Amino acid sequence: MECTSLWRTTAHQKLLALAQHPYDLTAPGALLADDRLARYRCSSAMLRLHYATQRVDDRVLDALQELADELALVEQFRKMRRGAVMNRIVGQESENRQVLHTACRDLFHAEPAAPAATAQAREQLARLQTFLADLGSGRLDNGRGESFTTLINIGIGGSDLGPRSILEALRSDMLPDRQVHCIANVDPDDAARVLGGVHLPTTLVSIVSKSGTTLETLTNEELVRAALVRAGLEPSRHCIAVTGANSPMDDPERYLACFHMYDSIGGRFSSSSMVGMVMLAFALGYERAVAFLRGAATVDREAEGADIRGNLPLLLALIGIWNHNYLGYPTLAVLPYSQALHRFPAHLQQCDMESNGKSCDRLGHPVAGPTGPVLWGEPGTNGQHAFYQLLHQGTEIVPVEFIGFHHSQYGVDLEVQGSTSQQKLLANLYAQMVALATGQQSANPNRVFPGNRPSSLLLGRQLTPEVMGALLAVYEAKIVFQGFAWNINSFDQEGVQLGKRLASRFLAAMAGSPSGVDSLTETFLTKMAESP
Ligand code: G6Q
Repeated sequence: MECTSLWRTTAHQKLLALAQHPYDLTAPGALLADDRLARYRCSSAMLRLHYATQRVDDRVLDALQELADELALVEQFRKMRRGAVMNRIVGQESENRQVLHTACRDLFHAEPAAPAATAQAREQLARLQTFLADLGSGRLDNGRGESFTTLINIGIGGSDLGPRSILEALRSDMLPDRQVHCIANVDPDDAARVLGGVHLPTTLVSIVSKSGTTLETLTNEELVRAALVRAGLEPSRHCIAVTGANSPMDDPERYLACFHMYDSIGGRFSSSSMVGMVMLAFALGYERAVAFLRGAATVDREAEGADIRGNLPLLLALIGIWNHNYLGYPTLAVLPYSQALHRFPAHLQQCDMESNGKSCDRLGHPVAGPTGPVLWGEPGTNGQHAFYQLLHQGTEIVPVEFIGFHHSQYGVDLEVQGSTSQQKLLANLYAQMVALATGQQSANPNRVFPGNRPSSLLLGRQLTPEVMGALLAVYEAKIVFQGFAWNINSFDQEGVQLGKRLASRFLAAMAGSPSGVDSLTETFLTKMAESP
């Protein structure tokens, strides 16, 4: 299939013209016109996207549909799910791999899209299920007759952010006798803080690294192993590995168990592989972790729909492109009105910016316009008391993707001053959408709110494991669709690799490497070592 970028389509010209006069959300009755609030929403099995507060109308949606069709976005997504080699730059040295994170959860259908990859995922899940059953039954204990109740996850980047944000989101579903902690940063205080709060004899340590070579992770592993030894414990009885098959960490002698992930699963897309599943299944129990996979699998199938008005992740991707490439807004805020999702923007920050922060297209040519936006976010209502001032009245227009749920997770609530906390949360969320869209006129220039600040809302009933899986898959598919539209390779990360290489150079110099240090490294080190 000949892939092209949005800048070379005929729909692009239409969208440029339409962007001269986008829908005016500040006009009287604009949000109620044409049954807009009912018409501009897109439902999937577990989430609904409300986008009446975006600066779109039917003409824009039709042009976005044309864009999706011209670029064969859905066809490319289907091919990705079926094992096409998508992680590559034509004619250049590149990772040259399939992209099959979706295969990890394609377990609920008689005919998976990529049968071999799903069979591998099933095999790993079966091993995990047995491992957890052995932990639960006491067949696998700490050698002193005590069960493991705590897990420390050591990993960084893709081996930390996604799983950690999901774990945080689902803490309300954790098994009552389980605790999970994470160590990511090579800052020794990260490990010290975690180690200070756990009972090591009943602690499992899961070291997660696809490559098995990441310096931060290997260093933290040694720190924790040393702590185990100091406590009189045998590390190989406590440490498990989640790593690429045949990586340097894939060593059954050194670990109580080794679980595998595969080349076709990128780090930032690995939450539904063993990278996320070991931690989540330990914390939530196997069945709830599988429910998380089911939610993601449902969205993966829905994302193959050709009609953008019925394909939630595709529509979210295209609205994002409308805001970024046509209305010219450089950043995107993801603001969950759910405290449980407090780490989700951090995960999306990686997943989106590492995937689509690219300047070279899949043919090795410079891109012709903006690719991935700067993504950031924090939970509401906290953010309202902080940076929302800029969202409402700043000179920079920031499109917002709100996320919310009708019901809280714990159901523990109280009516105070005539409303529950959950009602207050949703009232604030809806108010923000309306305020950003319609703005406010005032004779006092300091009280003028220009409005026309676009937002949309992903709304669910309640944040359960299944819904969390769906939410993750929505964003993963959105990122993939946008990468296809810009015709970039969303699946490599040369920017991360460069940093890793240069850090090794500095470390070698700090360790007094005899092999000679280049002058930039040497001078840099000398200058930085001078006291303030
Ligand atoms: C993710 C990136 C990067 C990676 C980390 C950890 O897509 O490649 O964030 O996940 O550098 O790598 P390892 O899992 O190999 O330790």
